[in-house]
Amino acid sequence: MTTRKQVLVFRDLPPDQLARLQAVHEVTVADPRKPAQRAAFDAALAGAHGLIGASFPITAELLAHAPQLQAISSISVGVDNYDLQVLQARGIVLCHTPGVLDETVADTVFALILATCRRVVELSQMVREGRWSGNIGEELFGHDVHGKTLGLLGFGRIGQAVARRAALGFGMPVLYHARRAVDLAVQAPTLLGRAEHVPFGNLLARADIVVALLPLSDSTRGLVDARAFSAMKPGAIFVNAGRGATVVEDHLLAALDHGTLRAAGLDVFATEPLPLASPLRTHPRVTPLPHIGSATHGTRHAMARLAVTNLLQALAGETPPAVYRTIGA
Ligand code: 8YV
Repeated sequence: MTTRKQVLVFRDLPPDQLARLQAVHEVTVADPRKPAQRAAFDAALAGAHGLIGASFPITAELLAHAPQLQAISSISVGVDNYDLQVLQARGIVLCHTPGVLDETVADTVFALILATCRRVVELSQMVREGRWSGNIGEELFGHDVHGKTLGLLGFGRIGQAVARRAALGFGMPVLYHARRAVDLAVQAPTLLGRAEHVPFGNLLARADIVVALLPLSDSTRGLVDARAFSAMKPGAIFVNAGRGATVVEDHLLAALDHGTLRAAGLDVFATEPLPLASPLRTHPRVTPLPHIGSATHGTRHAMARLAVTNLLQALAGETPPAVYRTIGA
């Protein structure tokens, strides 16, 4: 029988997944974002062997108060909330949830593409507010999605799921920029001959719709800046469902107001929740979403399930199904 260890859950888990942890370990649930639970979080952190949660920065300072920590299981695919250097130096296992959210995030990307191009939110608002008084005029017409050229910044599993929808469902030529070209014949045979690996500038110059799906790292922070926006086609649509800080938000606003960017659909922001004072919140040509890329019942449950499996296996000294990094272990 394995020894019961101390597990700190720092974001709500579905009851069945919480029960899986409780069957094996001593579990404390404390959300550090809720002021009433912060003290309990800090107290549990001091003895925690395992952490599981998401959407809260696990910084070097915080890790210094977790001397027993052996594993962190993130209920996310992105790992930008974790101090990777400290984890590496201390041999703390980091797990994440790739693979189970790709199709759902790709659906969200398409929701944003369609909403921005066809002005769905704005026109629906017009109906709700009783401003639909006749045939809408040309000034409210949208732009087609089908047949337009899609440019993907980032071409991992989620990017490929977006590309499949675009190429197979909407007849869109797909360009992508990634550090390395993907071997489509092996990894995405349905996209063979339908997706082209191109340099960053080439993609920006040719795409009608640019979608950023970039993880946040030193090399991607602020990558989509004024230069990138000015390299985009006049009338381009920009969608971001990766990480907010890969885009310079002031430059995005300038591109909307003084450049030629037509509209933006944003699921992610440099600061989340989006501050009330952010002009992106109310800009007439921005469709903002509250980071719902993976937020469906089925997918969030699958993420929680994988994250719990990851943590149980890591704490048992086994190799979890989705380790991000185990250096030092
Ligand atoms: C989640 C995400 O919204 O997986 C990620 O990296 O950004 C989203 O799927 C988030 O991490 C909360 O679980």
